[in-house]
Amino acid sequence: MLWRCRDREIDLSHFTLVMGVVNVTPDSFSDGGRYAAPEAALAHARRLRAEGADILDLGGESARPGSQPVPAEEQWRRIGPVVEALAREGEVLISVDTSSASVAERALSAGAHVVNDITALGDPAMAAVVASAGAGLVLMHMRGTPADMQRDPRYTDAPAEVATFLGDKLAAASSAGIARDRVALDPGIGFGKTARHSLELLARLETLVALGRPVLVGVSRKSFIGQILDLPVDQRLEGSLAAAAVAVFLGAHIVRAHDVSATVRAVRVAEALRGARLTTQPAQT
Ligand code: HH2
Repeated sequence: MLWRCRDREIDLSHFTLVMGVVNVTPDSFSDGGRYAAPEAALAHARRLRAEGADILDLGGESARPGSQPVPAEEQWRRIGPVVEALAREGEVLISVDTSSASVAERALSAGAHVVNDITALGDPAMAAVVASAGAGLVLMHMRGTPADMQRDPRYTDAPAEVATFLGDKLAAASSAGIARDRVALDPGIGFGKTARHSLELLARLETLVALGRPVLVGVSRKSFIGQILDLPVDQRLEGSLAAAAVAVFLGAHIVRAHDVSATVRAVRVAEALRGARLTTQPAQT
């Protein structure tokens, strides 16, 4: 399974990428305000890179339930200096967490490799920007917008409906000139989903893996973990690691996480177990 992001070709057949989260925002759900200043964000990004992040996801807009859009200029003011500095330093893959085509375009000109679009090409100008740069693209499922997505979300069969949505978006991206091998797919854990829906999506991840593209999951510190354990956002590390490990065992290729060093360790073990399951033959009787 190859994922092509600009000039990089990443083989995800046996290796899982850990995507470190860098929120250059005053209001993100778990770390809002901690890395809002560019210097703090850059120091955090470097720390996550040293902890083993393969890709850093830089965002200037929170998508927590109830949040409102942040204008493109302001998003770029927040993340621009960080993207530029990291691109100069090289090596690590840079992803930009935005649904704005103009922010994506500026980030790609500055050297970013991936556009992480939680609206799955909601901005009509996005596909052309991604296609002409040959960027990697994450298409995520969301029901509604961050402002209204948690108002009574309903599905008859969440994994099947999310897979249909992502399959359609993959086809739309491909018609707009984005090669399939540049696209990764994400069920959008917690985006227009109850805790039960998020659990169903993770437990039946094979429904998305069957679409034949890398699957990204973002479970880190999310509210379904808080609901299971009855714990606040700063005490969800172990739950996040458990969910990430199971997702990798079930076929996830990219894990988006705030706590990178712990996630890398959990992911390496889950990946080894997945490999052992695929290569172990049942004993002859
Ligand atoms: N989750 C968040 C943001 N972006 N992108 C993808 N592809 N998948 C996710 O699950 C995902 C995402 C929410 O986490 P965070 O960035 O920490 O919070 P906030 O949106 O409040 O900044």
